Amino acid sequence: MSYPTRSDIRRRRVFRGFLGLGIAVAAGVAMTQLVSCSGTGAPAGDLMTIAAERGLSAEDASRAIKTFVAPGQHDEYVLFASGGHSGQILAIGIPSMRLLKSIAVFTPEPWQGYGYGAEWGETALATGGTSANDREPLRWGDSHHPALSETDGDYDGRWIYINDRAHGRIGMVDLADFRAKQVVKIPNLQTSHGGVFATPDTRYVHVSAKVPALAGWNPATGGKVTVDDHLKRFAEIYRGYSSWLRIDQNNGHVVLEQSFQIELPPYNQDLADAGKGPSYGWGFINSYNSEMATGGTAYGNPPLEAGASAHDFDFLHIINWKKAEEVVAAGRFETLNGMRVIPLEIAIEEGLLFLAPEPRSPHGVDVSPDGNYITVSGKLDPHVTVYGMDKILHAIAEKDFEGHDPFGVPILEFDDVVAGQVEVGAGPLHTQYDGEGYAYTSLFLESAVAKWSLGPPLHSGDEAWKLVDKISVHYNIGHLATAHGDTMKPHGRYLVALNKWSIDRHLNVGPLHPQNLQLVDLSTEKMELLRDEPVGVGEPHYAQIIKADRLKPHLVYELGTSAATMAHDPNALSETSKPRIERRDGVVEAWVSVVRSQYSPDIIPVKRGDHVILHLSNIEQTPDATHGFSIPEMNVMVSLDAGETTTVEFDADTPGSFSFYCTEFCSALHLEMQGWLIVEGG
Ligand code: RUQ
Ligand code: CUA
Repeated sequence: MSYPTRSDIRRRRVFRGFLGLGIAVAAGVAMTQLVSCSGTGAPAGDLMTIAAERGLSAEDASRAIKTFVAPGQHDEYVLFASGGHSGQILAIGIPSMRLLKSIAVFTPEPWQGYGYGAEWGETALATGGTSANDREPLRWGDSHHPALSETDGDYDGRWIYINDRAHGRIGMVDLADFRAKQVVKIPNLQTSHGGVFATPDTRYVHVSAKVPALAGWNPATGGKVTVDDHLKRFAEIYRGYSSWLRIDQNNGHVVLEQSFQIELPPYNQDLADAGKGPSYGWGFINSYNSEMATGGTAYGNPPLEAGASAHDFDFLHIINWKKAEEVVAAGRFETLNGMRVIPLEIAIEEGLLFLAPEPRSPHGVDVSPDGNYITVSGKLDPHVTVYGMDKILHAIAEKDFEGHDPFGVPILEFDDVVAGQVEVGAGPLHTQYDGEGYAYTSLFLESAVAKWSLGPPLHSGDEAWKLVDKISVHYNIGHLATAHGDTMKPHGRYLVALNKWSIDRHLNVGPLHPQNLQLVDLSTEKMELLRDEPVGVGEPHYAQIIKADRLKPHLVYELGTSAATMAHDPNALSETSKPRIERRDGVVEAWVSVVRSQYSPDIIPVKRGDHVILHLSNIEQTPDATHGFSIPEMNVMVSLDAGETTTVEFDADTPGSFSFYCTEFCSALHLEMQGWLIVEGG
């Protein structure tokens, strides 16, 4: 007689699980259908055996099928997640959760040749400025809140913006080629965290300050301050700014000259969202630390976390940007570090800034798809508080103020502007929506997502303002994203939880654990967890999900395209502009063709001390025929996609023979795709 082995026992146990669940699997995916469908692959019985052998339960098998994208098939949605400290944006397919691309924005990235010589990469990084005291160029950023461009209140697939939480910068990525085109330091901000959104027409991208900075802060010149000033004159010398960055509709670039800021009291203005529909023309920013706590435990102050949580209420900032635009046009602004700024007194006088009390230490603020509800979550309050835009407008018209803050900003009466409150659970942070009148709020402390119904006219079935479902996530969720969740036409369908901790969810790779993104199915009545996805490059902070068919990136560039300008590069090769080398005083300029599997010219002779300018043209039109161009000893590393022309410049200071090579495996003769830069002279 033979005894069952351990794996036999496990197999049987799992198999019993299958039978126990009656084979018909959760969420409408029936294994029986699989059983009856006789494809070319494994017969039905085999599928059961495979699942059993792999220790998968019926639910697991259902989840696998729901998220599996067959070889050669494409995902339905793309999640654009911030890459956190990697300074990048991650493009991840949904439902497979496969990483499609990491887009360099605030950090050099060799594969894309970003920051190692190509002019588009250098330009983007260089305009991003240097750190305070003009030290070396910034080489990192903390990419935080992506904002997809919108048309008519829906994602249009043109551009994506992302802020650098660390340095108060904004980056712009063109989704025509998934490359960063601009990194801009926003004047007067030292930092920015969550206050990023595009207006429904992408007229503006908004960024708020989070931590107030010394008024008129400039990283190059710094500011004059003492510890005593900081402790005693905080309210006087610090300011926050709500930044409205004007977007050029032709190329998506931020145009600082046409942008403006509104000076704000030195609370921490943080998360923000754009009004839409009835609230179009308005912006909403949460704040905390209305106490203006300064920290300084050694000076007898409470720690900041206690000092900033003393009041029962903080303030929702309600800003009429349409009016602000008119005020700026009328010349009622000051120029501060090159930025047009509406001073606080003028903002109050012109009636474009109001406050509404919000339960203490609020975090997220999220406008509903119809634009009437503004959901605010207070980290220290188990409720979400929902404000009605109709009520806000009415209260403003009636001048229904409960008073003014210490700076004279009118405060609306709490009871007059709140439309509903829902008890959702411990530590609510952020809210997303679907198209059926439901809202989904992340619960940081509870490690869960709460689904609740909005009030009329959105919600469809359940009673309004009611918790209807909850799902556990792993662990300590920060943001969450639903498909088209920030738009006026959300799809629902999928939700991604961006969790702060993963603890035991993945193989141990050392004490720094991967981040954990979780995909949740919203198409079933009960929310269902489909998949865990480890992310090992930084902390994805926030994400947006767009339908894949809204994206229309180029397959190849038109011949001679500069990625920096997205226009024809005057130095591109053509019938009349052949590969060649030209010399003039102290300068060698070469036009180089790049094609499988050679560079032409392949020997570039220069004299020691020459300034070298190389115009490189990839003259291929075959999809995916990317070549690299690297002169490792010169720290040059360029990626040239099919059709692309780019320029590299450097000084040939060291004599010698320097081999250059193609870094992308492009053909059978890829290894032969190389040449020499010969620097003559002793
Ligand atoms: S905000 S805590 Cu996007 Cu929740 Cu950073
Ligand atoms: Cu071109 Cu390898």
